[in-house]
Amino acid sequence: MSDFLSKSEIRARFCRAMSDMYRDEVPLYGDLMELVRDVNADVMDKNPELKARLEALDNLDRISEERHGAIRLGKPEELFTIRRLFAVMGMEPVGYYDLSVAGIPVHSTAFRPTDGEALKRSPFRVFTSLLRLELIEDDALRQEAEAILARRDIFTPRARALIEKSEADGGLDEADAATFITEALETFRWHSDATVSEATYQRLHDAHRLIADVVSFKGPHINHLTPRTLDIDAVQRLMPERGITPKAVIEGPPPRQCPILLRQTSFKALEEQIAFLGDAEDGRVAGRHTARFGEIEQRGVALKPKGRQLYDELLDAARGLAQPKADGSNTADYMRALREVFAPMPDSYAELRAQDLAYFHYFLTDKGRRAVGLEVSGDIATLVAEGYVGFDPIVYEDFLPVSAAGIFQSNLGDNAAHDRLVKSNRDVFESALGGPVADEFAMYQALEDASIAAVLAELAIVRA
Ligand code: OOG
Ligand code: NI
Repeated sequence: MSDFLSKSEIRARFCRAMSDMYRDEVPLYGDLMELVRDVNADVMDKNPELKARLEALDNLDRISEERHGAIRLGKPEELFTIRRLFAVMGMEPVGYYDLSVAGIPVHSTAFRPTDGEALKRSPFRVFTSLLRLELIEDDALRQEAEAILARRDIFTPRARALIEKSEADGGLDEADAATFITEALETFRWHSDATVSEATYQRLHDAHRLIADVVSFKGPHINHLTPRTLDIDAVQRLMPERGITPKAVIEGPPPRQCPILLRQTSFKALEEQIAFLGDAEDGRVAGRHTARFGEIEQRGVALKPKGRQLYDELLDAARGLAQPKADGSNTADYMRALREVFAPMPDSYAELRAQDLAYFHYFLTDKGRRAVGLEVSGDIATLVAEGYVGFDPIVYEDFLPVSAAGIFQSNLGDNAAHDRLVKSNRDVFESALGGPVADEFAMYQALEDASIAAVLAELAIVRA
């Protein structure tokens, strides 16, 4: 007899509230959303078959809604509590991303809905990074950063209370959910007043721009939101026409007939007015900070470990031929290298499946359904070959560390390339989080296995 709002409904409403807030804060993001909507509409006009398929799988009204956002946290307790906050909305930590390889002093997870129904209702997820303060070499500066972070509480008292209530009762009713959304939103809001002086900001900034971004403010402002596009190459091409400056290259695999994993691009972070703490009481000193941007994504089939290994190898090889430069001067070379090097990755779902490179959802075909009472047997490969069973790609719902590093870097300034850092430590991350992150491969495998079991069970019933 609970009258709880579903966690997915809370997530959908929260995502909409966050989108409204962000468009208010960053009008250029609203322009990007408009471009994405136009391109998506155009793609569907030109491709009625795709439109029909999307209609069956997704809610077309929401096709251009945000798929993800990102925040950067400063201390372990923040990660612990954000996990509980996201759990109120049905978002669980999935995957561990070590960005140290790209010289970025964070490690990360993605909080996201995990089951198919929830993803369909609202796919919203948040790429969440924890700053690795131990990488600040200067002891005094590190201690100062820790002390600054120790003083802040990024959650409102009402948000904390409602997290506890949801945990105790198993959910929130309509009124509590509405309050929760308003209060939770405060954590993600932009504050143009820095909590530090200009001198401190500068020292943090010199250690790493990201450290200044995390430590100098009252909270972990949402730093971008990301709608889904049906044609990322078109949006990348059209951004300048709308006065939006895109990053130099689209991250991820090259354009393909059968999209795999995830392709992403963003516009460069904006320079914004902020105010530092001044010497005089209440005194403020004008300054500037770049942090916030907009991103778009296009997703394809999730790859199995074998396919992912091939992807990682090919990407490495392409980047060995042409390391994309932030100023865009070798974009054409990089895209050519990417296209050529990726030739060994099969570009049909049938071949990806035959080589066991990707995850698929299996279903009975019309022929399979008509097999009532017939002796139909064999493993799933045979049933597919004989036309009893069909398959659809399982969409990749996670992130890619090299791509994420590219998104970070393009928004930390064009000269932000750093050497690789001391490897991060998953145990440290999970102990701050208060539990393990889910293994994305195991999750996709479970989805595939469940669909195979369902197909075999259906056939068994047919046979019985
Ligand atoms: C996160 C960058 C990574 C993505 O989509 O891969 C990311 C950040 O800049 O905080 O959002
Ligand atoms: Ni992103």
